Amino acid sequence: MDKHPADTGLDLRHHWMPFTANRSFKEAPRLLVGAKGVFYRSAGGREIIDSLSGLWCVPAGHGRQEIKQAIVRQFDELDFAPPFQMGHPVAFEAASRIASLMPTGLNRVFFTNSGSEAADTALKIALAYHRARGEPQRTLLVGRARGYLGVIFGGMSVGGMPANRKAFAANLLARVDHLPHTYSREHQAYSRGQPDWGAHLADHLETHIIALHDASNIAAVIVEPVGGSAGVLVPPKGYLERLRDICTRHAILLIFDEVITGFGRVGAATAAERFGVTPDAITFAKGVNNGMVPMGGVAVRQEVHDAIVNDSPPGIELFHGYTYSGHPLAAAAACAAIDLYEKEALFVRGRALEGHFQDLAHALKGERLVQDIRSFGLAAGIDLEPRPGAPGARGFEATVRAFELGMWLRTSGDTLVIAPPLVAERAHVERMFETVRQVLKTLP
Ligand code: PXG
Repeated sequence: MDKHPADTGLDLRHHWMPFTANRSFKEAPRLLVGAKGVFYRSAGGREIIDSLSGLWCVPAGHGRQEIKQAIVRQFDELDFAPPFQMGHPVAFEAASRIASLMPTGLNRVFFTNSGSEAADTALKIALAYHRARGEPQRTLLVGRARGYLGVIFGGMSVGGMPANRKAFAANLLARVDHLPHTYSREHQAYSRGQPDWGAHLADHLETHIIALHDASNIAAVIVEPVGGSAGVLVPPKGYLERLRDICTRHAILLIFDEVITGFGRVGAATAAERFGVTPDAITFAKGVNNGMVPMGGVAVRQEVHDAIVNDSPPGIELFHGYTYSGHPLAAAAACAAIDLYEKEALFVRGRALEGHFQDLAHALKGERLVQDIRSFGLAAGIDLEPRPGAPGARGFEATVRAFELGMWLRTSGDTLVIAPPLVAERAHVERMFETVRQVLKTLP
């Protein structure tokens, strides 16, 4: 194992780590100190294969010199510029490049610094849109159980991750309702790609939520097209189409949270493109600039933008934004990352790897502790049987064991999640699943 950082003089006390069991981490830290391609290097000098593209955000792999050079050039030219009532070229350039990858019509881009801010921004845009159209009573926001839309009050409230909401329940947004999630082990176990069962779950929007609240009070529905954090929840065939249809008929905005699915994870620039379903807005972050500088945003249908911007009285049209919206370094990194995605045809490359990747994932069926396997694009979720009385414990131990065996393995509860960089070779993904196999053999 790696040396304890205390032996290297590193003081671990002051950094309060996010979504981390701080005490156990600090007793036995897992430190990464370097990265190149699809590998990290641990503090002990070991090679650690990156089976989650960092945190779903490094599709082009680590240490890409083209992106570094763009960031350095931008730093030398213009390191920071105020984004309010002032502009700088690279933010406009990045917005155009991103718009060119979005479904036709989603061509107005608002920048944030994270996926959480993107979700909250999209929700605020939905409210502003209906107000601008003369329907200010449309304020209900509809999310979905098990949805992860970030951790700010809006996305947390509309999201459906019980653990993330529990401690803050008293102050969640009030005007919120939730669709049921789309996962049923009974009907979908070991589905490869989209399950056949479950399209009817979209009808809940009409039969329950609209029936209860009336469509005239509903602003937006926001869902991840493929649930990421909840453990790769793939939409049933026809489900997204039905959601689109119901929203259209009732003038409800449909927002896809593509923070995970955007920029190649599902073999296209967006899940909207892959599924052939176009929402009214798409949130993005992570892969937009290969995770190199914090950046997120929302791409909206031009008509939504125009209703807010063109129909406002003179002056600021939307009282919203961030000091670092469209930060020059983040925007330069986005342009360079998109150049790479195009030059190396990475979305196509990822798609070409899907078959082999999913074969390897589903070959784990029958291994000890495995209860279900789901896959879509270059993402797979493997459910382990929870240890009685200790849900999540086995998942966490799998992360620890995988690190010992030279792999960064993310788990969500007792679900193992694999989402390799799009630049991974067949041999890399084979090594990832072989490590999972080893982990499964030795997990208590
Ligand atoms: N929406 C979705 C769909 C996400 O997956 C966010 C919003 C929030 O993004 P920021 O940049 O604010 O973190 C996310 C984040 C995991 C995992 O293990 C996934 C995320 C974050 C942490 C862990 O799958 N996604």
